[in-house]
Amino acid sequence: PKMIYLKDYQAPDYLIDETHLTFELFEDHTLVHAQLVMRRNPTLSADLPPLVLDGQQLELLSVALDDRELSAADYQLDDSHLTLQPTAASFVIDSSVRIHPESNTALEGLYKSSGMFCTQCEAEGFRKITYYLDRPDVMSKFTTTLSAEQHSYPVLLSNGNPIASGSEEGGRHWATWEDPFMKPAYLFALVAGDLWCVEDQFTTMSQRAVTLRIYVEPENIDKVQHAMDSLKKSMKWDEEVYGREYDLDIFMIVAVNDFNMGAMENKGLNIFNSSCVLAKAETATDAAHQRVEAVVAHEYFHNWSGNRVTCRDWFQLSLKEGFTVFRDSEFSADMNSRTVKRIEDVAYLRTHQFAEDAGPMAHPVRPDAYMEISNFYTLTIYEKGSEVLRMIHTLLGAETFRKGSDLYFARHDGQAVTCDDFVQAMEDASGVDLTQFKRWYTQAGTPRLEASASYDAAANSYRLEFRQSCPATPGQAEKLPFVIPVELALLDAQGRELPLQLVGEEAPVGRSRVLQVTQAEQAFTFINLAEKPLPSLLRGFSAPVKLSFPYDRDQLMFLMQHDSDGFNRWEAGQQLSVQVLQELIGQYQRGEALVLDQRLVAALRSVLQDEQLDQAMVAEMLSLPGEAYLTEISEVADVDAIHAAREFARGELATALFDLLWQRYQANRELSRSTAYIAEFTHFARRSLQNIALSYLVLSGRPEVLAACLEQYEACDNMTERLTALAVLVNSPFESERATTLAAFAEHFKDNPLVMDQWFSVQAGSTLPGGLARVQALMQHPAFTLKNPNKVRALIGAFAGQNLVNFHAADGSGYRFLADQVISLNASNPQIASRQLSPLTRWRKYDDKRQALMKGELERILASGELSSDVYEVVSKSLA
Ligand code: B3K
Ligand code: ZN
Repeated sequence: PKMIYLKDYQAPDYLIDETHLTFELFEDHTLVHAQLVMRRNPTLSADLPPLVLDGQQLELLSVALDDRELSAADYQLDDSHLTLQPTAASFVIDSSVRIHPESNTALEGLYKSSGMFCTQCEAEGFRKITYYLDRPDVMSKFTTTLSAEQHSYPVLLSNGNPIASGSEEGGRHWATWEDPFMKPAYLFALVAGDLWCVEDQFTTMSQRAVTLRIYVEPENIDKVQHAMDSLKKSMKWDEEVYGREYDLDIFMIVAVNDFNMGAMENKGLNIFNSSCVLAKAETATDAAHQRVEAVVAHEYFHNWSGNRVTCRDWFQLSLKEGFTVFRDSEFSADMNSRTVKRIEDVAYLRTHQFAEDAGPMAHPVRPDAYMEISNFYTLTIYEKGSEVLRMIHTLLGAETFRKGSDLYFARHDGQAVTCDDFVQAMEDASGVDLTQFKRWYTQAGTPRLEASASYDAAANSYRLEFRQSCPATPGQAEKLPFVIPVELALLDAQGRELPLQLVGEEAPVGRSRVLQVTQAEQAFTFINLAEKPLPSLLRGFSAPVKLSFPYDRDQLMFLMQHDSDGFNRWEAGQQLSVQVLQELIGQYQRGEALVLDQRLVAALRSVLQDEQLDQAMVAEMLSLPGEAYLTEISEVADVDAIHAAREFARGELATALFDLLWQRYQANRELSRSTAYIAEFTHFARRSLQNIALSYLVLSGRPEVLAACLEQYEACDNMTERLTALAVLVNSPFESERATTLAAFAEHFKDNPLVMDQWFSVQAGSTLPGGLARVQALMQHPAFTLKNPNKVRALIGAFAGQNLVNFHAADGSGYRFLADQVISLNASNPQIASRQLSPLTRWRKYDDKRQALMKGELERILASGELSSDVYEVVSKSLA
């Protein structure tokens, strides 16, 4: 496979004004006929270069140019292109191909999942359906007719509006759909299956009625209400916050069981992983309910940020993904607790995106080269891309940002554009020059921001100094300074925010404000401060950087209690925990007895005693930084020391805080017993505290906790409590209860694949010794299959990504296991294979012995035979 570069971008030679597709779906093959109404791109010269259509794994049956059947001498065919010579500036191509969705295990293009036909075309799946100009800057008006056997496939769907349907002889039927909006091929979709739907209606801001339908397999019809509610909330929110109205008469979501990622925003016909649609109390956790809400919103928001305005080329992917993640995270913040949502997002970003940015696959938000575009649906494109948008939002303010987004949508509606076009609209609407800011799009790596301060008592002034730098990343040795928005406040001894007046300012400008650090070294001096303040820096995580400030532990405890920025209260607790855990890690490595700094106990005690504090915040503050995060911030990660230190701290906290934890557990469990399940954030909040309390309490090994755990498991009415009770038991010393409960759970839920995924995950994550053997045994379980991506993620992904002590076993057995799975997945599903690889790409983080073992497995994969471009790119870059 070869590298593709942004600098080589060229506008398409030809355009496709109309695309008329006909699908004849059969059990052992599918026939696709495509009629393409084409013309020479009028912005280019008048000559007629060869027409090069993309196509892979297609059996060409016939091709005609303007009704003239072509013979093999008239075109060239290789394994990825069909090339022919147009003779006029406007022409029509008719082609027929045979494809095999029934044996498509890569789940890209047209494939079958649980007996239904469905598609996944982004990024380059359409070329596995028909010969086409499969690139996002070729936009076309699509008409689609599909026919299938009526009994097995009563529902026939495609993009746009249904315009005709009918029956054929032989028990077959057909339907025609027309999409009035121009779209690139990656937004094409079709579905044929035996599906039921829940229907609802939404009236848009201009009073148009839109029909909403969510299609699922019949047995899941009782699990779609939450997704439907989420959809209506999303439609309303996008009207209110962005002024965006839905544009077709019908909006459909279809749930499928085998799907490579979360969901896909095909125009008017979103196709979802069933894990991101189905949710009801008995079978889905609170987290799953929140994920459904977020993904439904995300895909819906793409209708504008992605579909109406799309990407010129795949280097611009973050144009739609970063923006849409930013939109969905703000939506979730508005629907739930803003602070808690921010904490979750930041914890995720710092653990996973920062690790990516520090590894061999590091790339800018707008990459400039790739081998396989599927490998670039990354945390950097999505999550860091969203942070970049958030910074623009912070710098411009909500109102000006809205003017910018209005301008962007108005200016580029119906176009395929670039990240530069987006930033240009923001600049034009605001008058702000974002030239330097755009380095966030082009430079990879996580900037470090070191801050220090000095107080001048004689002058009543306080000087804050910042120093920024950014580590080298592949292909980028040197970095230029970023524009880093630092929101901050200065607190007095009571924790009150002080007026902020910089030297040279006439008067204070607020008590919490955004400074812009734009130079490698930069200082800000605040005046009129009668006492030495304590800074609250980078409030709300106003930039995706690694900030350091020399707080001592007492100051962090003070911020935990007094900072008026909720995010920074949590952040102070995290920093305190990190300091304490790193001390324990050192003790463990030196072979000393572990001694926990009692200040952490005291700090968490006052959090638990604070009845005013949002219970979700209490739960977040009780959550110690995860092992993966502790790994990310280590120079060389000592997995065993990290695990031992963290478990020791948890045990000590459980003992010291037992009574308070027990009290809060009981109070919340009592509420759970007396109220029916509600999927609403105040209830998410109290259950999250109840559940984290239980996970601490069980460490005591006390019989009353075991009894409580079993009571919760048996008597609850929802999956959140049930699964937590199970997970707590699985990680507990109560061996026989663990086994019986696991067996009972599997027996009860054996027919629900999404619940079984949870069952696999809980066991894959158990850090008790013998993890690999348990995972290997589970791979033989009848409910497990490597063909289903959710199963792969639930078992193999959870083991390698979350069970760090077992995965990193010193003998290399975890690495060997993962490499074996990647090798077998490489043949069946390259995208999933490549994703599962990522733990091995982080080999530079570990000690020499583990490094050698991990590299050895990467080399073994490389030598294992024919590799997909997906796997080849990740392995070769990791070894480079
Ligand atoms: N746009 C899709 C992702 C497609 C991934 C292709 N490998 C889902 C989303 O981000 O909304
Ligand atoms: Zn998206």
